[in-house]
Amino acid sequence: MRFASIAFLLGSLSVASAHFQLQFPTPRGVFVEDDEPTFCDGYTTAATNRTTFPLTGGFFSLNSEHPTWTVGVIVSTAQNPSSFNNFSQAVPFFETTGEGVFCFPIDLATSGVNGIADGVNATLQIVFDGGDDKLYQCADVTLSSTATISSSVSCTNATGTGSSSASSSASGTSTASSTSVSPSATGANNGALANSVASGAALLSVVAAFAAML
Ligand SMILES: [Cu+2]
Repeated sequence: MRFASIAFLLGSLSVASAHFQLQFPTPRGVFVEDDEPTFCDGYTTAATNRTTFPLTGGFFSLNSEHPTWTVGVIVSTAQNPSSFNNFSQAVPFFETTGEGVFCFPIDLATSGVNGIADGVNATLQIVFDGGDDKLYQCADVTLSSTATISSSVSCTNATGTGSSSASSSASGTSTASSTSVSPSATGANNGALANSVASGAALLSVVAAFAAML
């Protein structure tokens, strides 16, 4: 039993820093990491508070925690789609690279998906593959021919050159910088140990330092 729980913890840790989170349109429910490999991130019922989404000139944005990934969007106009059979491809899969927040255009009016029209309820399902599994998140929307996306919703790319993209991708870059701290800290420890050994007089303290590390 103890082994099983340790294995479970290790499994959780290995995927903790890898997956994606839909930013816009608002996902069906809060991101559930362990359910993301399943239909709609485990949320099988359409949300009641739908996002008004433009028929033309829309976009979706996500935070990627994988360096290389493919992404596409499938769409359903069923009231409460419950299986992948209810969905049709709206944005073909494409590959891109980079971690952080990314934004892509989606023009539903020209997607060719049946039933797309002004006032229709639809569900967008983002399909993402960063190499560990196919991952899914859904957003329930009401399509509008007159609506535009509020300017308060950011559409930036983490690998873009604009300064605005750097600030909006803060969550992605802070994760990257915090992980880069540990290697340098380890290097500093190694340097301290090397100095102690060179002095020759502090062998016991080196042994104690190793014991502390273990
Ligand atoms: Cu992942």
